[in-house]
Amino acid sequence: MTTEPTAKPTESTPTPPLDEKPFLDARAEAKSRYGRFNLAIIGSSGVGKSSLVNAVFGRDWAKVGTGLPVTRGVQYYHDESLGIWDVEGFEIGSKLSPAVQLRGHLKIISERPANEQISVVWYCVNASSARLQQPEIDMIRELDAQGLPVVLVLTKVDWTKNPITGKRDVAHALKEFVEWLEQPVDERGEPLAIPYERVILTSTTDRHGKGKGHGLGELVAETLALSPENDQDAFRIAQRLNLPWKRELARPVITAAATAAAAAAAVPIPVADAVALAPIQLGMMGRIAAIYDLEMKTMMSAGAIAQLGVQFTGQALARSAFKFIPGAGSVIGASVAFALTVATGEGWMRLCEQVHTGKLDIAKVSESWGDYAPGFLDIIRKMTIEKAAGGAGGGR
Ligand SMILES: Nc1nc2c(ncn2[C@@H]2O[C@H](COP(=O)(O)OP(=O)(O)OP(=O)(O)O)[C@@H](O)[C@H]2O)c(=O)[nH]1
Ligand SMILES: [Mg+2]
Repeated sequence: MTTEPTAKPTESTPTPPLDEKPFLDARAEAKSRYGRFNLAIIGSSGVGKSSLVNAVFGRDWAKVGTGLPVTRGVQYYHDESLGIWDVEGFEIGSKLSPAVQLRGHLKIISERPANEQISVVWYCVNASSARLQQPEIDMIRELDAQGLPVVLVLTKVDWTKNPITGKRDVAHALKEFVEWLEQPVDERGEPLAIPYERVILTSTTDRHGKGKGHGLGELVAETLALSPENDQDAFRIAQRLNLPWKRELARPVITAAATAAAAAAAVPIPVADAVALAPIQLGMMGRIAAIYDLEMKTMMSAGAIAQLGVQFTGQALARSAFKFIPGAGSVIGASVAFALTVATGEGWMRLCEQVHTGKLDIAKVSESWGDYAPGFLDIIRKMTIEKAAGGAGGGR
């Protein structure tokens, strides 16, 4: 990768070095505003809790911070955007009543700081179980009594696929279990109250330990729906399965930055001073990086971030694009500033998606940016044509 600016050094006043601070500040500010999402995940050993967390949040459980043993049977794992309360489920042979034990755990958790409080609980049960045992029902009742919404997650579901119709199906015994869960009754046929919100069938792999799993999209949708309003953006950010949610968060950020850029160029600014828009655009990029939960600060050198800025504003633009377009003029007006910022934001958003989904190595971001950066020439050309046609040359 070259760090040389594309400009010829003799041409005009030197561009001041780009400051990456707006990027880092905006990212940090957005992170703290969105906050952390805390999920409690309860289930017996080996039921598949860690696998679920890895599949939904794209983090290796063991690497989500350090597992803080808060009390016996309770661990807290967290990073900036996600906190996981790993709570031991009912184990056959435990002495204390599981519900009483859980009440104690929940009390300890409730005394922890505000940014560690549980939003939603996944109560995990192996899908091959025939029904819930009384201690498990008592635990779900205890969670409900504490005002916590419970998703009953049936894990390790073994889906079969009909080779002709392609339809997926589950074992008959599991269907009966789900039917029982919908209208649970005890041994005497008396109705039982089990206050969970939804039951979701999941798997994180197929029976051969391969594949992406099933039911996870439904699990995140339900978790979002049950989360308190204030925690929903934090969940959208912490999870890694639903990309449209992230776009929904990013688009208003882009529009706001474009509007700010247009305002900054309301009195058209000389092309050579286009670098004045860089803080606005870098701030936008930092906010988007926060939405995709990308650890830019540690993964990229600050210099590389600044280099990104150089690539989309300032002299690179001033000297390469405008110079060659007849009639493009020597100033950037509101509409060009707006369009450039939108295109930059969309390009950055797509790049963040690629990193986020693991399709692009974060270490290579600065090399790859060229593939995502807006086609400046196209934007300027479009503006010029609009201007020539008497269209929206100066305003929006
Ligand atoms: N077939 C199948 N195996 C799974 C699935 N999910 C997890 N496993 C396997 O089940 C085993 C236990 O999974 P974990 O995710 O470690 O379970 P856990 O609940 O975190 O276990 P502990 O932390 O030991 O309590 C591992 O060998 C997984 O590979 C699934 O959906 N299908
Ligand atoms: Mg585990």
